[in-house]
Amino acid sequence: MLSRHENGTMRAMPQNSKQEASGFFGRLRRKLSGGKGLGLTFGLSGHKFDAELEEELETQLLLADVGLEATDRIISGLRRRIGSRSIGNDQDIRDALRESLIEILEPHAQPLVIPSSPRPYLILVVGVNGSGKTTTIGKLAKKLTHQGLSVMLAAGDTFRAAAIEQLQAWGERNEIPVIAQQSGADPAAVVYDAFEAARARGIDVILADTAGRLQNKSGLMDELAKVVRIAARLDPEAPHERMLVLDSSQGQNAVNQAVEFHQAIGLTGITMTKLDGGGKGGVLLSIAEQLDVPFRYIGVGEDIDDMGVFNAEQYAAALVEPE
Ligand SMILES: Nc1nc2c(ncn2[C@@H]2O[C@H](COP(=O)(O)OP(=O)(O)OP(=O)(O)O)[C@@H](O)[C@H]2O)c(=O)[nH]1
Ligand SMILES: [Mg+2]
Repeated sequence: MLSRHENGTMRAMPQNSKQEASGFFGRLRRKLSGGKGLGLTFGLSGHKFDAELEEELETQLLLADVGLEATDRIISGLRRRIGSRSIGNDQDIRDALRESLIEILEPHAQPLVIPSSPRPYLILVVGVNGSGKTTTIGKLAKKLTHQGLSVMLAAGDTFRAAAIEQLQAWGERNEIPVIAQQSGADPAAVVYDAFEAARARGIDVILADTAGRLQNKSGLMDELAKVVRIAARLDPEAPHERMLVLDSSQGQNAVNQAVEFHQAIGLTGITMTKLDGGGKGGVLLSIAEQLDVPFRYIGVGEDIDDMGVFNAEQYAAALVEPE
């Protein structure tokens, strides 16, 4: 698919990261659940923030995958901000809501920063089947090479037919090496090989793909733990980043995935994909309330540039004040 830069508008290409962020923000706003964000409807002018209104908002938040804990916290945040005064107009409540969301999301807005050592820096990418792991690796490889880092891919998905070719295609697009073994090989061995190869070649970052696995299949989760154990033989801190890729359209199931993967390998980052799809994006609030794991990137499409750094203010604004 062709890059969809700016739909024929006359805007110049972003010149710096700030402009780039605002460009991505525009796309996030347009795409997040089809431009509807959390899908909240208001029409509250002149109302008091009373029990009836609380209940209505609660229902809407729950339907948007926000989850019980985060919903409670948002409602009490609103109570604190609006109190007993009448709501002047919809904007009043949107502002208060946005602030309540930022309060929950902000502590998780910790971008992935590759430190100058150790080398190689190993990023292990995990998640359930089809969540967007391999695509995220392709997108991330571009971002990292543009930061001047040398990147290598490791084809740790030795299970699904065509997974190796898919990763090799991303390697070609990014003009970076891919370390692979035959289908059916031990993923821990692939990652070990890649680590040694990267070390020998002075490569900065390895992005290791893994096969999709359901979080309740203990044998497959043990396999991941083994990849981590083997990598730690080469560097006790490796894998330095353990990134879970979640598909936002999976709703509350994504929360359970985050909890289980965290338990299995100790996550250091979460990337949420397919925010342009069916999900309402509220699930990150639910995860934020339950896990102390940074949010790294958000994906809004299949294209190589359809991913941006997670930013709490932008995300909250896109949820509450969509197009
Ligand atoms: N709309 C949309 N599609 C996405 C996004 N990220 C990935 N996809 C698509 O989702 C599908 C699955 O993506 P993959 O990257 O292959 O997912 P995976 O987790 O590697 O899948 P397995 O290896 O089979 O477990 C592909 O068709 C991707 O193009 C996104 O942010 N938005
Ligand atoms: Mg894959």
